[in-house]
Amino acid sequence: MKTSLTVLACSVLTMASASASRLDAASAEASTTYPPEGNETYEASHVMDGKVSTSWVEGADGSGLGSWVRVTLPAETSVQKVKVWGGMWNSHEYWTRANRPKDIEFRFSDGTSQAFVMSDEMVAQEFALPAAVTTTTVEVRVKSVHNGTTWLDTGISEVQVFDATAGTEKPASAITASSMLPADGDGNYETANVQDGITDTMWCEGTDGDGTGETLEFTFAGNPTLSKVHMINGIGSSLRLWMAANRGNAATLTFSDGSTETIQVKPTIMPQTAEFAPRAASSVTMTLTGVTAGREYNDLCMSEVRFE
Ligand SMILES: [Ca+2]
Ligand SMILES: [Ca+2]
Repeated sequence: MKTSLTVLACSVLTMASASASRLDAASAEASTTYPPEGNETYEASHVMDGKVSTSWVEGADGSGLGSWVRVTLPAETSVQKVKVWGGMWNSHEYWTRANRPKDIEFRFSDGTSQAFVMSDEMVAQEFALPAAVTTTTVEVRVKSVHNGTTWLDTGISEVQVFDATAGTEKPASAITASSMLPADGDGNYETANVQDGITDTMWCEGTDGDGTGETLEFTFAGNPTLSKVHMINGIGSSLRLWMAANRGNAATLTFSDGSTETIQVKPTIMPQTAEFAPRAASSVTMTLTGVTAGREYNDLCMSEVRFE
């Protein structure tokens, strides 16, 4: 993260409006796994740990064509969409140096499979299945790769599986921010990062100040009833980075009907939930009214903000 800041007027990201709920995987396994190096490990469970900075890497000869990683769901489910973070997302440098999957195949427990192509970009890629598949497992098989500059090994950092139900959480159709830190070698700080279910991606404000008074505005399709906000305060990547950047310690929620709620934002890296009196709203603006200074970066970040 750079400390030189450019203020952007606002950032807008419109997300898919089709209802879909993210499913938590129960377990993961892989055809092969690259052996540990020092403290770094590359096991299959890294595709379901909610962090892009950890990855599964195959341990087969060459580029590992035919290698696979498979997540098992808690129960048989009608799967509608799969989201894949291809390559090693530890940093942009690592992502460039290791292979990224290109042609992939999803295989399901009912014996069917579907082929997709991943573009060679360091972005999470969503693959909507033409028809939902009832399955207990989703396997991602690597059929070809985008070559890394240094390593022949192929990695996948995260796999998310979605069914077609609305779920209890109410994803925003758009999220705008009063300011945003520009992308750098560590990644981007866009508003979509607060609703991706990933602990170590975050929105960071881009003002010269400490972020007090900065806002995130969530717009919803329809007028859902909201009663909770699930948050990961600050940079959720690691305790070291959490301590390094600014965190929130209080916030005001302003709803589309003009009502407001003051919520506590706890000083923890762990997921937290604030509850408020239920109300229907087409939008909510979160204003960070209190900020705790980080040791290194004068940027306020939030890793997750999801309404229910
Ligand atoms: Ca991961
Ligand atoms: Ca995130």
